[in-house]
Amino acid sequence: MKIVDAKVVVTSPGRNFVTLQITTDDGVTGLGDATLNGRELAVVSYLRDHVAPLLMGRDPHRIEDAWQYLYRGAYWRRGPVTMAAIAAVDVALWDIKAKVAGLPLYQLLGGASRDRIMAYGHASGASLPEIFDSVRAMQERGYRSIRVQSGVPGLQSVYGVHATTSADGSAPDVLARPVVEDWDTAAYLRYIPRVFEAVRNEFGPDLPLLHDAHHRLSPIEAARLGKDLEPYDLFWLEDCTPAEDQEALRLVRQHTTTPLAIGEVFNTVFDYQTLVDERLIDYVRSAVTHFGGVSPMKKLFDYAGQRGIKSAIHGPEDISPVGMAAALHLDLAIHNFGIQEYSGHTDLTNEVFRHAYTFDDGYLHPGEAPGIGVELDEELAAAHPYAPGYLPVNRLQDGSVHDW
Ligand code: GCO
Ligand code: MG
Repeated sequence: MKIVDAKVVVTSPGRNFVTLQITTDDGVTGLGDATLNGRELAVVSYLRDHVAPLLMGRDPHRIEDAWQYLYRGAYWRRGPVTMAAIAAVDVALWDIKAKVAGLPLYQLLGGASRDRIMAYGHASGASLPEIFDSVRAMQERGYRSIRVQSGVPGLQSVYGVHATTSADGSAPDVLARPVVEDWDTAAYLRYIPRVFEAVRNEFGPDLPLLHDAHHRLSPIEAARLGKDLEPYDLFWLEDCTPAEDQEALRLVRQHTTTPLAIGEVFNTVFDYQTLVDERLIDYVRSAVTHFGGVSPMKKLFDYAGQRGIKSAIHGPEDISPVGMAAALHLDLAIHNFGIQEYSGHTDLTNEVFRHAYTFDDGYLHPGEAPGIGVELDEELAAAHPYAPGYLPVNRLQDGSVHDW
């Protein structure tokens, strides 16, 4: 079997998605997600100009060899653009292998370790009544675990609260220039524990609650927040400090028993070494799409599992249904599964990427279709061309740029 085509498809059914479609001489196709929110075309060029030509004529079954060839062979390693491109190849090749075997991918990863996959969704609001309504709306959609993001009095816009995404996932976050948001860490630290106190009182002790600090705190600020949130029994505090600094989590860990999750912007296992070896975190959060694919994610989970650390694959709307499907096959197969983020996609996106995976009663399942179980409607994809889109940037009250 040989690879005869590797095509990059960019489509924007509300937001941009980059998909690699590999075809073999037997006419089998495989899909991989290469979407890097706000920097999409850099990955398109990497794939089209530098990777696709190298794939022609290769045996699609040699997945590990293709991965090492693209990773080591480039000399320039790591980084989100490179690793998103390699991920797309890796997932497309797994898709092909599983289709040829006539099995859903999870069967090739060891088979199911569980019957269903616990998902969490996003609730948010500018005020407490809005947050309560949003949590209730998520519960009505079936979610049993909920991330809560809140506006902060005095701030115009805060990550996760209406500016860029809507609670039902329907608002496109496609913007020609980055929106500028504002930030005040002291105001946030004073206010957030009150939000979780109120949400706990309203919804009782059983509902798993999560919160994302989106890399905005210093270690001592994060330590204080973790401590202040302890009475409200969070499932986790996510991305509390800037992700480049693994050592920062040491200080946070010394001060709080609030579980910690990090990793959505990581792209190799090296970003986790201190965190895993010293058990500084409880959940690894990488996306299949940004971490080089299914092959390195499986290795990451096996490594993290040795320290009792669980999985929590990144799954916002900017991971396409292709990336989501790949995540779900891993979730079902690995032993140390923790939780899966699932924002869902718009109806139009789900038409462009028809998928076998399902979300029912708060639980996901990848389905039984051979491969990863996603089909791309190329005609519909072409009807929704690329539109420039950026994530927001963040400025402090004095005008200086802060982590977003
Ligand atoms: C999450 C993430 C996302 C990111 C987004 C950036 O926890 O889901 O923080 O919301 O901000 O993926 O493109
Ligand atoms: Mg996050």
